Amino acid sequence: MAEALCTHIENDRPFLGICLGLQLLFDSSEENGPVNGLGLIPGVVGRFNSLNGFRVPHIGWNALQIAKDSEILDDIGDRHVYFVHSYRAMPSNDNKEWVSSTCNYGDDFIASIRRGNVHAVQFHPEKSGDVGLSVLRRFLNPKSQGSKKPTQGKASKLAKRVIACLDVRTNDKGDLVVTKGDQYDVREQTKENEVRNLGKPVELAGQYYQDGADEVSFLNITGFRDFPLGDLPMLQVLRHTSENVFVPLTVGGGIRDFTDANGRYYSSLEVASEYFRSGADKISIGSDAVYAAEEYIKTKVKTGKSSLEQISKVYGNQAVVVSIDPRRVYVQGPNDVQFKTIRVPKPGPNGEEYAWYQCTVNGGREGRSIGAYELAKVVEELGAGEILLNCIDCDGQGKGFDIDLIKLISDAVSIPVIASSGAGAVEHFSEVFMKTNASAALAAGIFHRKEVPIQSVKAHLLKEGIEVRI
Ligand code: 1PR
Repeated sequence: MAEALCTHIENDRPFLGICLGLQLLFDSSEENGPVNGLGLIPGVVGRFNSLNGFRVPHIGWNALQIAKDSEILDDIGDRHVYFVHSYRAMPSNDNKEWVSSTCNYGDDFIASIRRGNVHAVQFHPEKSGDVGLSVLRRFLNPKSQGSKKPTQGKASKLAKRVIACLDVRTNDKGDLVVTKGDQYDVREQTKENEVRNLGKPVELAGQYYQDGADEVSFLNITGFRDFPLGDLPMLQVLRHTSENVFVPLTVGGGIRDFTDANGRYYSSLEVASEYFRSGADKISIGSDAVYAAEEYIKTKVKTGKSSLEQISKVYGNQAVVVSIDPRRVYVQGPNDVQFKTIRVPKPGPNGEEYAWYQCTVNGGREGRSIGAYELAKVVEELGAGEILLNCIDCDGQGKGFDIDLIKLISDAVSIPVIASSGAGAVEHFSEVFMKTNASAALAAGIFHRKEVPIQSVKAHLLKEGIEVRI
């Protein structure tokens, strides 16, 4: 399409490029390259530099500095928009006539360009909530939009994210429900022992979007058991949710290679592709990432065949989250295990002063011989773009995040870490952002049970001086 696109753009026909749609207008890109771009805008698209302490990929809600009137950005003002990328184009004298806004993440990079009817944005308007939808509306109906609206918000840098998580599974009646466990046990403590049912996935996701969630995650918690492509309701959930929810959607559970009863082989890439086509922005891999990391530690060879490597190669590592399900194991001293230990603030049941975090698979059912620290470092190397860090001990307890664990992991890797498990009050969110380098905090139970609304979490974080999207 290169020639057709160039002609279209040179004739000043309406054009809106999004993310790679902006990058391809430049001379070339270093991503999987160098590769040539369309060469309409001078400049090379290069990788963010993670050496100066900024986590790459740049994932989340960030602010724009408007450089010139671009019309489609008129409603944004100082509100956040959603970015997810590892490569960016830089402003220069040669391209300044194109640049309509920049964003700062370590350096100033190009957030949008505009010349006549030709627009392109590095951020994702389709994932930037109502302000993003206004960008699309202004592009589609340039004449019918009113003058600039007063702006609200005080965006200045990458905001900390608040994520709502929906653990989803089929209940005993065969309906797909949102459930929530205590330390991963999702069955009611009753005679019937039924799966706890906290609502319908599409409805709840829509509600959390309206309430201000910065992202919504679906974890198909029995995906390790059932084949996800056989689990069509999950794909339907994604399709219906993405019709009304304009923030990023992550989906996980059961992403692995699979051979069905008829002997048909499905690669994990096919499974992930189906999720992406149904509306997911990121996929999350749990058990299969543990097996891949164990193999890599044993052989020191990157085969390129693991689900993690395959999916991140095709879709980019910003699209691949690794979900870790660790459990705290107490030991007397750091030399008792070959894994990274921490000194615990409160001694263990037998007076132990140290602990390591053992990774598990199959929804916490099986402990493996690898620690969360070791796993996090290896999956970063294998292509993970983000880590969703759960903690079985804290899950559903409402006593706060496991700060020791989150600090350990967020200091060990240079990709973003999502803190998960244990949120019970707004103060737990400010604590995790103040004491660790987590980029986002995720909660489930307190939102499902309507104990703490998402807006209260954000109001509290703002009061504590922590930047969030409002
Ligand atoms: O191994 O690739 O099939 O992925 C399975 C996925 O399902 C993993 O991401 C795993 O974390 C998740 N999962 C499996 N079993 C359970 C379970 O609960 N029985 N859910 C489960 C884990 C963890 C959280 C939870 C937080 C916050 N849920 O993400 O939402 O702990 O809860 P809280 O705020 O109520 O404390 P694979």
